[in-house]
Parts: sequence; C-alpha cells; structure tokens
Amino acid sequence: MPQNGLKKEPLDVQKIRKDFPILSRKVHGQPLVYLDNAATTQKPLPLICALTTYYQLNNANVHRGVHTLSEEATAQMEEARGKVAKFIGAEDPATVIFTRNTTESINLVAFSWARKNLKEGDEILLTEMEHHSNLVPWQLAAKAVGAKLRFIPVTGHEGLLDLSQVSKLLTDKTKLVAITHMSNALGTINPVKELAKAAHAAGALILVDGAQSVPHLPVRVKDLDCDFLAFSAHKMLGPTGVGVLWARREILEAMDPFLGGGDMISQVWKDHATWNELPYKFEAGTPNITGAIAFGVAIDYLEEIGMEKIRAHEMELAGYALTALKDNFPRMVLYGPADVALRGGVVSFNLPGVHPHDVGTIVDQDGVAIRVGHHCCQVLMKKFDIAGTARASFYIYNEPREVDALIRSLQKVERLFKAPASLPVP
Ligand code: 7TS
Repeated sequence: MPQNGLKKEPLDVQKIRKDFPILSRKVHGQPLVYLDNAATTQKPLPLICALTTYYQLNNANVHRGVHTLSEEATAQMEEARGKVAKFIGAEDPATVIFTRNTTESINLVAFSWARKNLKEGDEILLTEMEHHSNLVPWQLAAKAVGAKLRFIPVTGHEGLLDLSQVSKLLTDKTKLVAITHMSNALGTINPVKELAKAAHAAGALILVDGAQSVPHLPVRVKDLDCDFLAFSAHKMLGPTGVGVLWARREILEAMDPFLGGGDMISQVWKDHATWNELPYKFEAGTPNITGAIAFGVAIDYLEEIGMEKIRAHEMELAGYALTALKDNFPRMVLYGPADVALRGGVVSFNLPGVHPHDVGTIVDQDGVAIRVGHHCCQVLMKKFDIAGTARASFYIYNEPREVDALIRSLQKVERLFKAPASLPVP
C-alpha cells in the first residue's frame, strides 16, 4: 500500500506499480503500457486479496441470516457503503445505493424518478458530449412520457460547453439537467457546480454522471450541490459489477422501486407489497457482496494516496502528453481543452488519413493499450464529422516514459501510412 505521505509530494509511482501485478506482463513480447483507464482501471493486490479472502473465509448472503457468517458479510458490506459515502462527502450512508454500474444507476433514475415526475412537454437538458449511458436512458424515458431532450452544444474540437446557450435552454419546462462531470471522449471537466446552481434556480434537478470524475478528482456531493451522482467501481481500482447511485434522501424516499424482489420489500401480500427502508428499497435480490466489500478496499487505497495528489499527477501526465503529441505530430488533431486545468487525464486525437482502429491495432503490437472508436459518444463524433478518435487515458500508475512509448509507436504508425498532408481526418 502507498504510504501516508505529505499530500504535496508527488505520487510514488514506482511503489504504486508494485501493487499492480498486471503491469509486469508483456503483450506481443513488449512490456504492457496500459493507457485505457477511462474504460476500466487495473486492480491492486489489496483488492485482489480482499476478493479471495472473502470467498475463503467470509462468504455468506447478507441481510438474511442470523448466523455469524451472514452477520459478518452484512457488516462488511455496510462498512463499504460507509466508505463510499465518506469518499463522496455524503453524510447519510443510506443514500448510497449499490447498483451494477453507472449505466444502471442512471437507468434507475430514468425509470423510478423520470417516469413518475415528468409529463408531456417537460424537458431534460443534456450536453452533446454525453456517453450513451447518460443519453439513451433519457431518450427512452422522454419517449415514454412525451418529454423532450435539449442539448447544451459543444464549442468545437477544444470540447468546451457553450455556456452562453444555457440561459436559453434552461427554462421552466426543464425538469432535469443530466450532465457528465468529465467527458470520457474529450477529457473536459464541466462546471457542474455552476450548472447545478442554474438548474436549481430554474426549478430543475441535476444528475451528475461521475463515471470519469469520481475516480480522478476530489468530488463532494455537497460541494457540487447535485441531486443525483452516478459512478462505477471498476473505473477506480474496484471490481466490475459494482456501481453507485447517490441521491438526496427526500428524492429517494419519494421514488418508487426500480426492480422488485427479495430484500427491497417490507411486507408482501398476494396483490401488493410495501417497501423496505433506504437503501434496500433500491437493492432487489442478492447484491454483489464481494464486489461492494472489495470496492471499499479500493477506496481505502485511493484515500491513502489522496485524491488531490491523484488529480495533480494526472494533470502533469496530460500536460506532458499534449505537449509531446503536438511537438512530434504537427498535423495531429487533438480534441479537448488545451488548458490542463480544464481537463482530466484523457487525451483524444486523430492522425490525418489514418483510421483510429488502425492506430489502435498497430500500437497494440508494441504493447500499448489505448481505446479507439466513438467511445460511446456518437452524438459528439457526428458533430465533429469523424468516425472516432484514438484515446490515451491515465491513472495513478502511469508514467511519462509510457507516454514516450506511445509517441514512439505512433511514429511507427505515421511511417507506415506516410499520410500526405492533404488526407482528411477520418
Ligand atoms: N459515463 C461515462 C462518462 C463513461 O465514461 C462511462 C464508461 C459510462 C458512463 C458507463 O460506465 P459503465 O461502468 O456503466 O459502463 N466509459 C467507457 C469508456 O470511455 N470506455 O469504455 C467505457
């Protein structure tokens, strides 16, 4: 585990890397350079140990038995819930609902809140940079109730929101603003706090898609003053299959359940049922107990390092990567803000005349893992009139030398394609 150090000191990346066994493996005979952290992060040894220890010594179902193992499992899972609550600055752990992922958390709101509270003619305000997970659930909900979707435009390749449009788009018809805190395709960090203020002034609620922000920045729900926050454990060292929906207690209490079944009920009759208290009202069936407990261990790991330090490390890497890409590839198209203060550790780019899939396949031969394609942001790709981008995304274990490895591999791509200056961006 990383040591408790002064928060101002840089990350001890070499020490951290020792906790991630996968970083020592080779891909196509080359040392792995893992730059696909926006898709999912790698897992540290304490988390891997927590998973095996649980199955070796503690395995039981939760909330059901009076036997010791069940009580232990329940206590461990509730302890993890408390860690999540503290991590996002939520005072009440019962407002932290475990789901499968960000996608399920947003769908939960789209089903249980939107379908009940929206009516024909109401509007949901999104942005053009939303991940499909924060778009398609609203398309379905809007269709079900006759509501409309509106979009805050993205300015251009620099990937900022055109905030001058907000006062026009946010009206008394707007019932919900649903916005990504950090774009997975551009890296842009959106001014969520200001948008929350504007949404509330217009009488709307605000949902924050924190899939890319909660793992990388200090995020406090009170500070953002949001109403809903959704994120996934697997993007912050945790296991797959665990997500979180946080919402204000009064909103959750007024919402109907999302899924019906065991654990979410209080009393059941032949023709109806009453609901369990929060958070269990929204956790039907056996939850991902091991996953939730291991997520608590991942949070311990991040807190031990410190989220401010993590943010500083990623700003440095993003700055290093942007400068290196610009210097080495003058014709490269870079997406997202130039100012690292406005962006996270996500760098999206295109080499003119080279399809991003070719870029991804060739750099993989050098052991460099990046994501290519539309990044589940087809609205944004259509706006830019491109098939997709190549994207490098960083986390706590990445180092400048890995950016150098990406650059060397991209130079190979350029040599292979010998792209003439006239070829268009794919
Ligand atoms: N919202 C954002 C902003 C995301 O980046 C993602 C996943 C999701 C929602 C959905 O998360 P899930 O855990 O429910 O799948 N983004 C990516 C990505 O950029 N590459 O792979 C998954």
